[in-house]
Amino acid sequence: MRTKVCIIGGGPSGLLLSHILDANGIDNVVLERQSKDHVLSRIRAGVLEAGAAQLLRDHGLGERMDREGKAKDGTRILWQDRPDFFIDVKKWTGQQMMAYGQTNITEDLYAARERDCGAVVCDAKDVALHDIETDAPHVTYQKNGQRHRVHCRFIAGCDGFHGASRQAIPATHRREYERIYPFGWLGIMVEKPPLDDFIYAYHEDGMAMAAQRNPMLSRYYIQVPLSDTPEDWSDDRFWEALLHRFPVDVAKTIHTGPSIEKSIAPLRSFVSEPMRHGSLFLAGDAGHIVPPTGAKGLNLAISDVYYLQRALVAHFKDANDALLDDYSGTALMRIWAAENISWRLTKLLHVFPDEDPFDQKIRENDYDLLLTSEAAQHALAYEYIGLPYAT
Ligand code: FAS
Ligand code: PHB
Repeated sequence: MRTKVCIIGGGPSGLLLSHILDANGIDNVVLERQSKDHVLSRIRAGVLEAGAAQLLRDHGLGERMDREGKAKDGTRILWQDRPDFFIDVKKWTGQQMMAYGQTNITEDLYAARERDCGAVVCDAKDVALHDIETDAPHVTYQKNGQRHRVHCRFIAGCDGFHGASRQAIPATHRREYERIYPFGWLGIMVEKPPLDDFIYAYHEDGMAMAAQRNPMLSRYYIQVPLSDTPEDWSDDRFWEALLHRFPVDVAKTIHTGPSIEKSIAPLRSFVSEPMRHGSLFLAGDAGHIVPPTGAKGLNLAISDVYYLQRALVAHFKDANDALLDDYSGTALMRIWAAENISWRLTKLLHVFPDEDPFDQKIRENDYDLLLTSEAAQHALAYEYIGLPYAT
């Protein structure tokens, strides 16, 4: 097969890039390791930044989101024995977030690819990248016992943290930055009405979070030790821990019930620089990871795709490579801003096992500043809604 761009990974990054490139008449193929059903079975993000929601609308992908999603004015923070705080993005930025699950977005993307007869190859095994330092790279993969080869001009590595793309860049050409957190998020999905707000709750036993997917689907999380497994947490044990970490007046409004999904996500901050090596460009989790505390992971994947698609369109339509040459630097500016806010919110809202009393006093002072300073409230809202996309 010959194409212009070979996209590795059929998650949000890869599918969105494929959709936009096809809309611009740029041939591409997506190679996805798993089945479509497996990809759609993943439970992940739940909140879109205003910029990400608008980008989906701009590319004809916003109809179901605007019908089924819910615009939110901000996110609440509750704090054991302290007043509540509201990250009021509507007040300070004039924009709203969109509560719309990643699973829905991926469903919408697959539906659009199928409607438009996009080239998406699922169950593509043993994907390998070749000659990425030349202008004529190619990708090989196995499917149904046959070996396939895709000749292309560029490769987009959209294959997530555990993918093959980043590893194809020689270690001598990669700079990696990482923070691994000493806890995970145990998340459950329950078919009950959610709270109206997204809520992060700080408690001495560990952080808790209330989220939502639709009027009859709630998502909740609690901070757990890295050594725990979902099997350690019966539904009863989960609900007891979660309700204890919320103030009584909020806990009594939570609709508990049997979990239909239960999993533990490890928390990590990670960036691999640069996001380009020769004809290979990384986008999304392939290049970076943030802890879910700031709801930035999926949103960063979307902004990477925004920068990469405009660079590829400029190359193929205008023979202009300036945006391609700037892609890594431009994307990394927004990536590090998201890494920063995600790290700070993770430090603020979690109990870190080996901290000393000084750290806890700083944490409490950071929260008290949010309660008392409009400048601090404005700054947090500006970062939480997501920095504007670079022009
Ligand atoms: P993805 O990992 O979604 O997709 C990569 C795709 O590439 C996958 O389908 C994979 O099967 C495929 N692939 C991998 N290796 C391959 C290979 N060698 N060949 C071919 N295909 C290959 N973000 C938030 O904003 N909020 C959250 O609450 C949140 N919760 C999360 C919970 C978990 C458990 C995880 C893992 C992530 C969470 N995230 C969250 C972040 C998440 O939403 C990612 O940012 C988002 O999926 C990024 O999308 P992609 O870059 O497309 O990567
Ligand atoms: C979610 O909806 O699952 C969610 C929302 C915001 C976060 C993390 C997770 O920061």
